[in-house]
Amino acid sequence: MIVLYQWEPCPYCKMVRDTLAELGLAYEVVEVPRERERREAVYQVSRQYTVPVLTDDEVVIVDEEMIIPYLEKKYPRR
Ligand SMILES: N[C@@H](CCC(=O)N[C@@H](CS)C(=O)NCC(=O)O)C(=O)O
Repeated sequence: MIVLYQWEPCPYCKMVRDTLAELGLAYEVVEVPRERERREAVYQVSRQYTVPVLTDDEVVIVDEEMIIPYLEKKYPRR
């Protein structure tokens, strides 16, 4: 299962959402607060506070520059 930890206004999060849509992937969203110190859910999975963070089962990826290439490689367009 793919889970995206994100904050809706974050442009980097939108880049990941757009990639997930292009690839036709189903995913769940965990919406996080704007304030970094209130993002306990993000810290629990990634030991840091920035978004986007994406989990794919046991794989945890931080930063859209890592997430987008990961998705394109693992789930190529058919
Ligand atoms: N590409 C960077 C950018 C992420 C980023 O700056 N995200 C912003 C939201 S758009 C954020 O979480 N800021 C919280 C903070 O730095 O306190 C990364 O993923 O590490």
